Amino acid sequence: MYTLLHGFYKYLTQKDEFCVLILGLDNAGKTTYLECSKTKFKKNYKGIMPGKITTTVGLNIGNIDINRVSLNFWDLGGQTELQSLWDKYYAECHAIIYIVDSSDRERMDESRKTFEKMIFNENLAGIPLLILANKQDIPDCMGVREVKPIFNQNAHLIGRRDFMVMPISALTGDGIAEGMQWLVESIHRNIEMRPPKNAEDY
Ligand SMILES: Nc1nc2c(ncn2[C@@H]2O[C@H](COP(=O)(O)OP(=O)(O)O)[C@@H](O)[C@H]2O)c(=O)[nH]1
Ligand SMILES: [Mg+2]
Repeated sequence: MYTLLHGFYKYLTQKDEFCVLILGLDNAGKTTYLECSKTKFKKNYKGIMPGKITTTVGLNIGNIDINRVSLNFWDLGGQTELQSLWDKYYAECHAIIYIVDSSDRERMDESRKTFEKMIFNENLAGIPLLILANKQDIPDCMGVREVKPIFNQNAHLIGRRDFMVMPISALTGDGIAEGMQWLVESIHRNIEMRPPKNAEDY
């Protein structure tokens, strides 16, 4: 009886756990994005002031609960020497957020190439990809209309998975909620290929 009730209680309260990697070049705004998302979605969370965010060395982790879904975010450092660590996490993740600095035209091709190298990895086959064209608050930045065709050059590697390019500003928070909604829906669509981390507990 106890086990039965315990099981039922667990069913009612348990959240499906998913892991989302936040990748992109250094300075794209990954850490600012994660802080802003936590501020928006976590009650009582006081974010770090954007000016106080320092370069990420290693790993920066965050968790957000949305309805019955628990998202664990892994913000991995973007410097070239840290990029070699990214693929250690590919087999376990449920979605990728790739952040682009839309105001940095000079590094746009470097960003595309890094993206290409990332999705070439077979452990990411079929995994939903959300590209966030960040820093839309900066005048003269590249809009989604400009950013999207650049990353679409890799359409053959992107394939038939869920793929989206959205405009955001991690500084003002514009676009963050829309991106999060897309992410949760896409992770659910892909749930048979990548079941939640806690699925074996059911
Ligand atoms: N104007 C503007 N600056 C941003 C935005 N997002 C991040 N930044 C700035 O870009 C710099 C790098 O951000 P950070 O989050 O450390 O990038 P990371 O290296 O990808 O983690 C910082 O000076 C941020 O304040 C944005 O949406 N708009
Ligand atoms: Mg960082």
